[in-house]
Amino acid sequence: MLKFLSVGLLSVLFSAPVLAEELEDHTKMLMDHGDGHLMEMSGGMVMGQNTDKLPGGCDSISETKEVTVHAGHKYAEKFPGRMFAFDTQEFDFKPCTKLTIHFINEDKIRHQWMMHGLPKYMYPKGMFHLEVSGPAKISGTLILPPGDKTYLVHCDIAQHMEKGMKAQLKVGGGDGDLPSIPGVTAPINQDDYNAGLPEVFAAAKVTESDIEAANVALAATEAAKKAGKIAAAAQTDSFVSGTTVIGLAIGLIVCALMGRKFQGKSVAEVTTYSFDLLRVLISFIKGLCSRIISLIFSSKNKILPSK
Ligand SMILES: [Cu+2]
Repeated sequence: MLKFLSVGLLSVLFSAPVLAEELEDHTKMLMDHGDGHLMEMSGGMVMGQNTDKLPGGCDSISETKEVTVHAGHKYAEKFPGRMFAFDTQEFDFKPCTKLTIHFINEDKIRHQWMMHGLPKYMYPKGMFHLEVSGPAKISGTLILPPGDKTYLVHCDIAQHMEKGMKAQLKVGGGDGDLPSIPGVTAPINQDDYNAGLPEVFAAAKVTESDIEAANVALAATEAAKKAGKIAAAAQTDSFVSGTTVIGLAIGLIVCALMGRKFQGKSVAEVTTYSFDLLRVLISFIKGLCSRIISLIFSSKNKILPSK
């Protein structure tokens, strides 16, 4: 019963921060460092922000568009073998569109919306880039160049693109497709998820008798483990456990000491003394508990001085 109570208490304590969590918009915290580079203290950033400069060949802004892109592990679930993905893999906009992207990172790690191949005279390194550690939101704006072209969009955190966080953004219908866009184009190196076990075993030269022998060995190991567990359980359930022995030893020592102390005293005196001792012990445990509790919570809610 005590076990269940403590497990319950612990789960309530640990679930509180999870319940309190909500999506934070980091766009409001950004500081403008010039040249379209904006950053905030927790590491959210926008690079290549351009809200007003027309790229060469654009007479005016053709359209103003806003898209929300979600990024996270859960969007990769429908793509076999992938771990991360955007919720949309393909975009198409008119040339000279003023585009605002609201990037929502739903994972508890860092993700990026990084676009390549833009004109370098306007966009440093030809990039427009949003980045934030999630779960969080960050927004940025750029003006797309003229001309029909397909741009690569990806997350550049190591292995995130290879694991599926890759998309293509077409301007004016684009100039072709990029490879390995999940659900859109075929990967360069196709993994085979169709082969059944017989084919896999045949390739690895595993025979039926090998499998049978492995199964027998596995069953024997499991049985041995189970027997070991039962023996261990029987040991802890026995009347004289290790804890009992230690308890008895402490009890004997305390009795010997107390016996000397209580020599020649009345029953009432002994009772009073025992209750006093118990009260001191309880107040000590109470103090210890409140210290532990304040230690757990003090790191979270630090109250800053008013000035
Ligand atoms: Cu990523």
